[in-house]
Amino acid sequence: MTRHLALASAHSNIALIKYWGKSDSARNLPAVPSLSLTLDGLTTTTRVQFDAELSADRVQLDGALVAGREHARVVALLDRVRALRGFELRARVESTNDFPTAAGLASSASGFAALALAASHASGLSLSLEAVSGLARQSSASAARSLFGGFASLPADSEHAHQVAPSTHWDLRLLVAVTEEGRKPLGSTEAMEVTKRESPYYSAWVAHAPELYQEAERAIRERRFDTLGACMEQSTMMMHASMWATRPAIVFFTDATLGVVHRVRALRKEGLPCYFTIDAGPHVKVLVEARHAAALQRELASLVQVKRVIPCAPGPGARLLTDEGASC
Ligand code: 2P0
Repeated sequence: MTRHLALASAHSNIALIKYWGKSDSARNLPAVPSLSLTLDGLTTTTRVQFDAELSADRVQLDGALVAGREHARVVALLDRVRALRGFELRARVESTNDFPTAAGLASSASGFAALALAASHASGLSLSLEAVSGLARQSSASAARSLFGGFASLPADSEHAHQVAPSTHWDLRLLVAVTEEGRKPLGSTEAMEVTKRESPYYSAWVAHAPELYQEAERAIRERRFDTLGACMEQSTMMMHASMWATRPAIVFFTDATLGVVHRVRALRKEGLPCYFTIDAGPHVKVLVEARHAAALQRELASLVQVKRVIPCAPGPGARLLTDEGASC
């Protein structure tokens, strides 16, 4: 008898070239191409068991039952798996993050990547990684990229992500400078919809994003750090500029965010090659080659604006685990 059980883990990813805005909101298709680095830290582990005894899906996150919108997003993914598999079994989902969910760090990327892999496997489906990425993408577009290790791309209008280069391709580090603890005021999904609807700069963002993406992808393949860093900073600032032009402006930056940005630019002038990126929150993620990571960590940790620094290396894609936690 099949146990309809699977355990999977996935890591968070940080977009070096940003996704912001959908070409099709109902299908959750991205309007712009994005390019990310999957990290070795910030991990979600998710266990899914379909069970004939259950009358409803039961979802636990870090030991607490979830309800409302969070529950509905998990059920929507499970419904897609059930439709593909052709059964009606309800599931027990237990998910844990090895980082605080409320800290404003990306948890939907690792969360939906791990859920899509565990749920599809538990159902008995044997899907390609691309198909699992497509399942994750429908829940959260950034999650599509976390199925793949190293550098991953989600092209505009694409159903799924793919790998651009493995984690061993380039010995980079991304240092996450946490500037404050606590949940962010506005979620990404809503913020990008408002930007699309209201910002006069949104069309310029969508028009210029592909060019920047192409330049960054080439820089990754050729390991040209300064070019990648410059593309990454421009993508960040173009994305935020599009938000700043809504009425009222959507501003994720705080004084601390800007303080770290200025310091990163100054460090570069002083001879430490490093570049920043900022997502839909106040933290600053700083890209550096591994040989300069220790020096950068010291600099960031010494800033009054920085509460703590989480150093991350390129990491693997999502994977299935045995019940004991070993890869299988
Ligand atoms: C990214 N972000 O590329 C961009 C940069 C935040 C800033 O993808 O609506 O949770 O679920 O598809 O993936 C965060 O948005 O949005 C995000 P949905 P998602 O990483």
